[in-house]
Amino acid sequence: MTPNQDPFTTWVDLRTGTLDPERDLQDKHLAADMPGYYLEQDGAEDRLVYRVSAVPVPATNDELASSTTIIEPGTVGREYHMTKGHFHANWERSEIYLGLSGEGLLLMATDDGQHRTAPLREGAANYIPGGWAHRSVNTGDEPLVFLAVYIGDAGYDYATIAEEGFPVIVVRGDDGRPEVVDNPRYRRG
Ligand code: PAN
Ligand code: ZN
Repeated sequence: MTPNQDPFTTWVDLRTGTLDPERDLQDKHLAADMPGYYLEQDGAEDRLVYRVSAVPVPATNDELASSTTIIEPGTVGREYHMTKGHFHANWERSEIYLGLSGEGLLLMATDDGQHRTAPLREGAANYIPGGWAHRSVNTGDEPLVFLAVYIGDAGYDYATIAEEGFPVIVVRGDDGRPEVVDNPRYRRG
């Protein structure tokens, strides 16, 4: 049997999430990439919210794809910077998020409204089973950096979360600490 790929190494800067070599960088800006994702987005200044640096592999279920995500610190209204969040297009595909630096939360939700919150910081290896939408939130003052490893043909379904939102949101409380509260705009599918 002849394998169809050669092994390769990627160097990961564990603090910044920078990859060497960088192969596929995607920047997500508030205005262009996340319209309507935050409750109090009107009038918020445009900015870079997060960056994804991917290690591309063929999109098959033989492969393991990976990426780092770097979420800048900040809030939009009272909500902390977060990723768009998605189900996998092949919704039963699972994933692992390994926290590398910074401080945040991983939100997970099913399409019937169950939800879970997990820590996302250095050393937290979170298993995201198939069928759970996932979004990460930077609740700290530094960039939140994590490594994701997922099945090559997982794909992305962004539309469901864009339309329905997550059951909960993460806001800066009056004491300056993060609070997970019900999302008043959540619409169950
Ligand atoms: C991650 C995410 C990454 C950015 O690699 O794609 O953190 O989040 P959004 O895709 O929701 O914008 C992953 O979960 N891949 O499957
Ligand atoms: Zn995913």
